[in-house]
Amino acid sequence: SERLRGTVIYRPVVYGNTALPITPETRDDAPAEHTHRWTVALRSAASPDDGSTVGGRDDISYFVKRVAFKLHETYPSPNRIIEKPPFEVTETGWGEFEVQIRVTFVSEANEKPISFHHHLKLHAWAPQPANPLAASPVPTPPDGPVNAWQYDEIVFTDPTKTFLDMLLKH
Ligand code: SLL
Repeated sequence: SERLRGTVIYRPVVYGNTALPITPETRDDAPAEHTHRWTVALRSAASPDDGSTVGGRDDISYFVKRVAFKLHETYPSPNRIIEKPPFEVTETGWGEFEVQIRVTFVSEANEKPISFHHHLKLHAWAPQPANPLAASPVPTPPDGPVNAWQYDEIVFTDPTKTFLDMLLKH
């Protein structure tokens, strides 16, 4: 449909990862050299009580058609394509790397895909002494859970009328 010149609308999202060290109890099928289980995801950042109650926090599927998570080439079939919510990939591994998150919009949007980049984080931040010269050796903290998320806003400029209606009706 026609584009609405001068109209700008955005949708808030978060993308990032959680990670947990693998323990003997949680290893399951993970290879011996894998140290962490992690989930990388793209989610809505809209709070559930702002009117977008349909489908809950993960439901960005009213404007997102698919999300492709491109993992490090050490993974089998590294381009993981997710076609419905939750838009996320859970894996195990040993190393941190850059994940490309490519977002394709519903066809009514007539928008090009956009990409986010997230540095997959496995290791919790360890506090460092203010003055390294004065420090006694820093005790290694237990490798705890990681939460590494970025907030962003997907901005649609001059949206099609059909797409604007879809966004506003949700
Ligand atoms: C590094 N630049 O060298 C990074 C690459 C890749 C991590 C990390 C794969 C596990 C598997 C995995 O954890 N890759 O082979 O299934 O630290």
